[in-house]
Amino acid sequence: MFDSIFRRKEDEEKFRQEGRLPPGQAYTQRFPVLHYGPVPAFNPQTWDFRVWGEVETPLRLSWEEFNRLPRVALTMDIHCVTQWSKFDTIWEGVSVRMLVEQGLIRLKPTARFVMQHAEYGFTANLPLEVVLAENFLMATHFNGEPLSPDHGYPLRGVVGYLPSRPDLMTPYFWKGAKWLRGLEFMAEDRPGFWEQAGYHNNADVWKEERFG
Ligand SMILES: Nc1nc2c(c(=O)[nH]1)N[C@H]1C(S)=C(S)[C@@H](COP(=O)(O)O)O[C@H]1N2
Ligand SMILES: [Mo]
Repeated sequence: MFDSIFRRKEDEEKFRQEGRLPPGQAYTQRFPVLHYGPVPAFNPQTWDFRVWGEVETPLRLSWEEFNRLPRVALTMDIHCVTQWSKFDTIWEGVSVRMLVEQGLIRLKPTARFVMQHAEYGFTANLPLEVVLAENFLMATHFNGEPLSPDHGYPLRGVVGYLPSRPDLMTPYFWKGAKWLRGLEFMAEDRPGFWEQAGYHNNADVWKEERFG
């Protein structure tokens, strides 16, 4: 046990020296579960994924259709506002940027912000450029396995730090909605669930934008 505590400190120091540990964060090997309310059940027959708002054509996909979308894998560091960080987490799923590039989502020029809508009315807002960046994914898999129910099965938003792209804005992990059911493209920004509860709207991990 003392060995593993010592090992954790060593690894933490390594990530700090690589410039990958944001201020006020600590390294964890666990994967804590954090959310408000119960874990929803998943029914592939009734589940749908919708895109609406500032788009040319609203979209509605069944679970089967969603699984035929082009997929990508991404290795990121994730930083929770409750001060834990995990490094080199592997996510697989669908990139919003790719859907836009392939013409599956056609944005109106007025689209500037995105609201993730999840089960039970949970929401998380981000600027359009963050959702279209390489470090945002609608993930179905974590470390090679389908998401566990606690972590958002069957689909969640994830956003993190890509060591190869230090230029990209990196928000805290709450900006990814578990049990994601849709994206609303918006002309004006609106606070999501935690943002209304006092979390910072911008949430940049490097600037420690934790609370508003
Ligand atoms: N649907 C939903 N998604 C959510 C939340 C929530 O309350 N509901 N909480 C957010 C917060 S505050 C955090 S820190 C992360 C935690 O993700 P994890 O449980 O996979 O670690 O989920 C985010 N996504
Ligand atoms: Mo959180």
